[in-house]
Amino acid sequence: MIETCRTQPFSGQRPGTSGLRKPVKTFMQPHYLENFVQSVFDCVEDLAGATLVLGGDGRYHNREAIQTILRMAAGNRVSRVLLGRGGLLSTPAVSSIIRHRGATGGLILSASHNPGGPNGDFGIKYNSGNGGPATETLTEAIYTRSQEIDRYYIATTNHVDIDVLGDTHLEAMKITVLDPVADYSELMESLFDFERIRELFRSGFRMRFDAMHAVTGPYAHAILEDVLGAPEGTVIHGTPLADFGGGHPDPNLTHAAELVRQLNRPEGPDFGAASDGDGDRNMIIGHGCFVTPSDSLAIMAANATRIPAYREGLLGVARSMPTSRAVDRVAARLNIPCYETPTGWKFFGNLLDAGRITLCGEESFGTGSNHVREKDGLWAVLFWLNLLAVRGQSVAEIVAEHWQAYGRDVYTRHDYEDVDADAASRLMQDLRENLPGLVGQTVGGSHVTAADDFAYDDPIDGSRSEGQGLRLMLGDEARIVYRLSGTGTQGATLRVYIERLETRRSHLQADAQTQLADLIRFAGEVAGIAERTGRQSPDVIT
Ligand code: VG1
Ligand code: CO
Repeated sequence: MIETCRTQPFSGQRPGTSGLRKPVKTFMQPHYLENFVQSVFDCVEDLAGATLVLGGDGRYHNREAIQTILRMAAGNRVSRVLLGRGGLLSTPAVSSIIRHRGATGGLILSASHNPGGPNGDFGIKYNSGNGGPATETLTEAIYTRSQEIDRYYIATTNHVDIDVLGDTHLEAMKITVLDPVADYSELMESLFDFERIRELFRSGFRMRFDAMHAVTGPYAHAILEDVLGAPEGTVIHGTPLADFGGGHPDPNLTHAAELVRQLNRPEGPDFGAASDGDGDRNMIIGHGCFVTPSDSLAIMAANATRIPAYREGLLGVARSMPTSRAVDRVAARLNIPCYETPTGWKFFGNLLDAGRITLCGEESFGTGSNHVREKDGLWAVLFWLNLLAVRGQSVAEIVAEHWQAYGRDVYTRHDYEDVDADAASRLMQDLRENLPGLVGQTVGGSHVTAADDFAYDDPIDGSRSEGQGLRLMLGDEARIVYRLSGTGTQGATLRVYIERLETRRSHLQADAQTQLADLIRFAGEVAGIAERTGRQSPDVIT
């Protein structure tokens, strides 16, 4: 039976950089999840009779939320749901299933890199028929709907078994429980030279992949160990847990500390990688060498034709605005376009769909290509494995050669987390007003040549996105960017991104914090970070 439930709007259901993210306790309030899901359903065209993909990263409340959404999908006359077994699907796997099975869209339950568990965060995002995150136009429509909603539709049926592969029914709706890994693994095999990677592992090459007790565990065990023959033990923290084992499923030097320690030991593995809660981020490290995500994107672009899927070359590349300009230098040399978009994967979708770009990435440990419409953690790891196998060099050698050829965009991001929200917005507002006065000021021999509030005009659909970050440009060689996070759930998070091009050979390997010290100081002073936030140093440096 299908029931119409009366409800009232909750304030604050506006999706951020990547979906709606809130403390799990917020999501567990009666009607909270239902309101948002119904708002999505009310905004999706042709929902009745549609096929939807559904899965999540396995965090606390995932299984309960799946049951609710299944009953609501039936209540809204969806004809079929493709569900990951156990309610698990990585974000890139959802994207690939939507595309390959011609679904109308999909719902992903994840707060990505945010901690989970009863005191952690939960999240939900809608992806459209191209497999990519809903555009800003759609997320705004969903938000508007959530502020006027007064009813939702839900089937009264009991529990559905989500752990057994195959078909079941809920009212008139068919539910197909899929192996979460199978389609994705096949897609990866079609892009990379798996035989070459198998040979690499046979030759004694040693790798560690840290799945951080999040969704990539089953994918990594299957692809790296079972299919590619990496020895058992290559994947660590490979079992998804509702609280990620108490950790923070964010693949960076701070949160993947154990992996970093292993790689830095003299007898440590040759290659290390990690992924986040929902499997779309990646960290790449060599033996004693960390590859910044911005450099990783540039190196991938420069080496793309060595990988089977990109043998014909790249149509173009794109990076989010705060991502370093390393990839721009590669694009210039390849003579292909390079687009600069606001933070968040949703801005790459139109460029990918229109065939303007093949590769894209963000400084926040995200890289991807036109194979799906999300960033893709394991894809990036396989790209690097394929590259290491073909070049027969270490990660450190590949990075060093890249810097020699293009220069190094020395880069750092400083995050000030859980800052008082009013103080953070005043900081941004005052800095915005002061931008014109900063032009002409000097730091370490360079002048501020321009300062602006970044806005993006989408070249495909003509939409405009304003207020996407404050930029201080110091010519072509240095830059400082400030923005407030759109994924946090407590207070505000201020992100400051700092970079400078280094071309002197003797300085290429120097420590980034030291190299950028003068810019870091200047960035703090002009924004008054210490006085306004009360913080003497950032919480996380990447
Ligand atoms: C952060 C990153 C951004 C990324 C987003 C979603 O957003 O900076 O580059 O696209 O997270 O990633 P923000 O607004 O907090 O800076 V994921 O892996 O958390 O879905
Ligand atoms: Co993520």
